[in-house]
Amino acid sequence: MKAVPDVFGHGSGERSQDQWSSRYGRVDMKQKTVCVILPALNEEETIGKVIEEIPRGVLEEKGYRVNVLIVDGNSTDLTREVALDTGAEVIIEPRPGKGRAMKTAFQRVQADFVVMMDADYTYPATYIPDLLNMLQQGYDVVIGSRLMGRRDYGSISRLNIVGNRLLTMMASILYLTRISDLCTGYWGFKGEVISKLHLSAEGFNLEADLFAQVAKNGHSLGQVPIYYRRRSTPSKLGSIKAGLNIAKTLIRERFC
Ligand SMILES: Nc1nc2c(ncn2[C@@H]2O[C@H](COP(=O)(O)OP(=O)(O)O)[C@@H](O)[C@H]2O)c(=O)[nH]1
Ligand SMILES: [Mg+2]
Repeated sequence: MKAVPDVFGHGSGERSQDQWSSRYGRVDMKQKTVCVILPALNEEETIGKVIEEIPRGVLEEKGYRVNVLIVDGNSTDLTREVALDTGAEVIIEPRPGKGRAMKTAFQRVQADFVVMMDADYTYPATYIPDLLNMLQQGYDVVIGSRLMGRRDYGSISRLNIVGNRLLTMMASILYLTRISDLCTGYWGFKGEVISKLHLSAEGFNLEADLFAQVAKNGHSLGQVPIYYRRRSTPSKLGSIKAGLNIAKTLIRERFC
């Protein structure tokens, strides 16, 4: 495989400031930017479909400029190549863990709105306009909730549904903030919220850490019911260990 630099592609999150002249004088019309971040580790089979599904046409019609940023965990398959072929920007975070990957992505992203979702084609990208609508309505952060919505049969194991419900309940009680699906990987943020998230999570405790930061900062949290598809490739998540780590993160962030 050819040597790969740290940053690829184009489409930085730079803001656009289109200027329009009118008979009333010169008016600044700022297009809103949305950056869709996909953490990816060996997702060559699905990452292309995820990027293709992003409803660019709908978003552009609504006045958004869309960037796609892949944060690749040094995949050994063709994830990066497939992503680059779509015109997405790709960065590499070789240290393991979704949390680390997202922290790296958050450090470089500059956009009015940021959406995070998996690269495994389980979360339909078609909900991005709904998430953005809620952010435009005033919510600081919005989740795509699988438990408020519907799921493919077997897309979440019984053990994971029970574990997620318990962790979700624990999170809502500890932080006195309602959430219906703590472990969802589908999140939307107002751009200015990103720099206020002081994340320490390195792995699959990322979402618990995100929720803890959001609740502690007093950010408002909206929820959109979504459809969740079955993963066609193996998950990188080990249920029991990840569940304990999530519970530990909730307690540590609340009391320490
Ligand atoms: N960059 C990077 N991405 C990761 C890593 N581990 C998982 N991911 C990605 O994070 C997303 C969530 O992981 P996934 O295995 O789907 O977990 P699940 O949705 O909880 O079953 C997927 O897009 C993965 O490819 C990692 O170590 N580095
Ligand atoms: Mg997934």
